[in-house]
Amino acid sequence: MATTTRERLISLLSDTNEYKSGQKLSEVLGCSRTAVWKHIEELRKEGYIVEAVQKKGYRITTRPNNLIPGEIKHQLDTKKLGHEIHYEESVASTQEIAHQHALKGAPEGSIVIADEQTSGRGRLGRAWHSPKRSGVWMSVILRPNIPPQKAPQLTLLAAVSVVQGIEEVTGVDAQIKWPNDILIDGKKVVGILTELQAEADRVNSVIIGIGINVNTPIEAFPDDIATIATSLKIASGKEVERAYLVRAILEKMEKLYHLYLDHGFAPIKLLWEGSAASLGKRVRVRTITGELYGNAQGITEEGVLLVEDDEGTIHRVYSADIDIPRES
Ligand code: BTX
Repeated sequence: MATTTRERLISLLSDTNEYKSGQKLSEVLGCSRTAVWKHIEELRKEGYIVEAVQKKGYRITTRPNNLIPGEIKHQLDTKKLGHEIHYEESVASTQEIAHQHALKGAPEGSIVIADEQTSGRGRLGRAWHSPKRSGVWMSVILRPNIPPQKAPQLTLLAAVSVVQGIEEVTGVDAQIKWPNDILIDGKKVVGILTELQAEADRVNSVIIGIGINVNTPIEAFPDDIATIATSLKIASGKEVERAYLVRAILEKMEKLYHLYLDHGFAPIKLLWEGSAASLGKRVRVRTITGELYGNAQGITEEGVLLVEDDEGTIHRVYSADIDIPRES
């Protein structure tokens, strides 16, 4: 994994059992002691508390809750995902930037992540509220060798990895509402948007956009969202370290992605069903052509939702919004 001097410094100073002297740091990093000192000052400006003890050296005692690449890469255990990170403080949409990087040949596993999105997007031109420093707004670039019609399976794969990451980091049990929402106690905590760069018969890249309300307080949601949304902090009662959450999701996603490439969608389908909120329930299905009520029976091997209406007809739903009425 290509790392910058700053990232290596964060890693060296993160060992809380040992202080590192300026001399030692300059030797290991291959730069002057003045350069080391300047980097430490920069870290302090970013919110790291770097303790300095005479005759012993430096160590980080408190980390800021930020998403800079060094924080995400620190202890990241993946072979590809997250090795190339494009971090921005504020962007219109990480999807847009990821599309540009993908076109320019960014390697598989590259991510674009931002502290704020000013025009975060959901499906069908809807907006995704992405306020500053309280969430994870990221896009992951994958390059699977699959036909375009299989790409929706990757949305389901991403949803499973996010549920697993949330569970690891917060202990909170989240559910997936077909196809792309993750809910806690019936409220939306994550949205996933999968976009493609593809030719008729093959995918060039899949760009998986993941938006997670992490430390968002309820009063930070606009009125129209406040009643339907929640955040991990609201659900768990604790501030969540965003870089740790990103790491956990990337690690889970990479494992599931290899499982998918080696064994197809079947094992992912099983995991997805284990976390699905809508299966076996009465649902309202809204598509661009109309709506129907019925029983959500399951998903097919392709990831298509099967809904049985009141006359017993089974409908294959490729793209829709699903509501689970409260009484069901
Ligand atoms: P969606 O179309 O399923 O959901 C959008 C709807 O969700 C909105 O119309 C609104 O009702 C509601 N909503 C908007 N913001 C929030 C929020 N923060 N929390 C809960 N509900 C909300 C979901 O689309 C896909 C969202 C993907 C977002 C990621 S962030 C990184 C990447 N970049 C980007 O521009 N989009 C993706």
